[in-house]
Parts: sequence; structure tokens; C-alpha cells
Amino acid sequence: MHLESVLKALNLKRTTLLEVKGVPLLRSTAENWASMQAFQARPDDLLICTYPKAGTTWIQEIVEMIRHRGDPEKCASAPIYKRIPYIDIFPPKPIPSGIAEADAMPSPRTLKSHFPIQLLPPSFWEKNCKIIYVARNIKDNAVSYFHFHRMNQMIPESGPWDQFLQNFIAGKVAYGSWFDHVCGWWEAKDWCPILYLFYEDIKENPAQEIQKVAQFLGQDLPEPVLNQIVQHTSFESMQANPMVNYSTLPSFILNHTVSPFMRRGIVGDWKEHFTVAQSEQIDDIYAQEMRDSSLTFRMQL
Ligand code: PPS
Repeated sequence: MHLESVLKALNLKRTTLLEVKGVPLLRSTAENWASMQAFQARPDDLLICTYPKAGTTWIQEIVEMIRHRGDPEKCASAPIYKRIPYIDIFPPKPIPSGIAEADAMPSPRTLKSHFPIQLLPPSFWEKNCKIIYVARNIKDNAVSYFHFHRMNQMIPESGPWDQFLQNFIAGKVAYGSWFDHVCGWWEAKDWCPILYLFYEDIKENPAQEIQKVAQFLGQDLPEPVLNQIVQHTSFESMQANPMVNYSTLPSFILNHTVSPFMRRGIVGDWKEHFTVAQSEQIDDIYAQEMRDSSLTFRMQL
């Protein structure tokens, strides 16, 4: 049976959240926690980890282009979610879990996860895997996550913007507190091989940040290859590319007419959404939560 018919027959519905160690996760992830924690990383795995909507797909395609020496044809072999398994997810059978897809993949693998550091399967630490983390400023991250809740028919309803924002600030969304996430991974970079990047930096100077990724992966990028990667991974190119824009999934999963996956792709879009009061509220909480951290973000370029 065609995948779309299988999915339709499953009559998929928006899921609820279930906590693991105090962090809300998609219910199916929490219910499969033993398998999740038993996941076997390999020493040459590269893990891409982010808080949801921080620029995951963008860095995924950058890594793919680096690995394929700037050859867009090789990156067009399959949608990004097939080339880089999202290990956290457990869709209903017969759709394979992220773990099953990763297990079936030859090395070297690139894998995707949104786990906060304390929930990462221990095998990634045991195998000393390289990790690329991308962080995005809290206001744009919240706005992007809000619209994703509207368009993704598998995750809880967003509710109105203010209600979503209050849930987001309280960490009552899948993967929990943005503060815990970005700070936890920031501290970890001092003791394990993590390249910590910022969405805002990639937007401002993609060539420089792509070079950092290449260096981290032990690759040298000649200028024409670098230019090709910058062009291929620009927002406009990715927005038009079905292999990365998630248009290959049926609309009863991701409904792009509600809000496209590749929505705005800018720094500072939060200004179109936040009231002055909401912005001040988040500034106050931010100052308090981040007071002991050396981590800083740019809310505009
Ligand atoms: S997910 O579902 O967590 O994997 O989503 P993720 O890919 O992390 O985040 C989607 C947001 O990233 C934006 N995006 C980009 N911005 C700039 N340049 C490029 N190339 C790019 N690719 C994806 C995407 O538009 C979403 O952000 P918003 O603010 O909603 O537009």
C-alpha cells in the first residue's frame, strides 16, 4: 500500500504530552522510553540537536551538502527526514520509528534529536559522538514553534498566541523549557565534542558558519563548493526545495496552508507577534533565568 494510504488508514490524531524526568515529550516518545534510552550510537555518528524550530532543517541540509562536497543532486536523493533519521519519534506501526530507521542505516550516519541534554541516550556519550547544536533567540523560537503547532496535525493544538506563549515560557510544550535546553547544551560544550551554533549567526554570515561546520567535520571546503552550499541552503532555495521543505508529507500531517514549514526564515519576526507587554514579560523572565549563564542571544540583526 502507498505510504499516504497507510497513514490515512491509521487515522492519525493530535497527540498529548507525557513527562519523562519532568520534561514533557510527545506521548509515544515517553511510552517508548526504555527503547529510546537503549538506542545504540556509533562512534562515527554525527548528532544534530536543537530545541524545536531553532534551525534544525537548515543545519541538516548544510551538513548534507558538506558531506556531499556541494553536490545538490546527492542531496536530492530523498526528503531530509529520510536522509537524517529523527531518532526521538515512534509513529504508529507499520511506520518505522526513528530508531529503526537509524539502525538500518549504514555508517557514517547523521541523526536528528530535540532532546534536552539530560535525556539524550547515554550511548552518545559512551561513544563520544560529535554533536552540532543550534540555538535560536527565545522570541523567534517561540513564534516559530507556535506556528508549527498550528500546522502540524500530530502535536497538541497551539491555542491562541498568548496562551501558547505562557505554556512555552512555563516549559509546558514538547521538549520542555527553552532555558534549560539552550543552557544545558551550552554547559556541555566544555566537556564534550559539541559545536554550538546560533541561528542568528548563520543568517548573518552563512559562509563563515558553514566553514565552522566543515572544520568541525574535518573537511576543507574550496571557495566554489562553499558558495554552492551557501546558495543551496539559503531560505529561498530551501523554501522551494521539496526535499527539505516538508511538502512531501501529506497535508493531514503537516498542513502548509495553515502555515508553511518554511515560514519566514528571518531574525526579528517576533516583532510582528509580541505585544509590548509580552515582550517585557519575556525580557524579565529571560534576565532572571539567564543571570548565571555566559550564553547570549541576539533578538535582531
Ligand atoms: S523542526 O520541526 O524543529 O525540525 O523545525 P526547524 O527546522 O528547527 O525550524 C524551522 C524554522 O527554521 C527556518 N528555516 C530557515 N531559516 C533561514 N534559512 C533557512 N535556510 C531555513 N530553513 C529553515 C524555518 O523557516 C522555520 O522558522 P520560521 O521562523 O517559522 O520561518
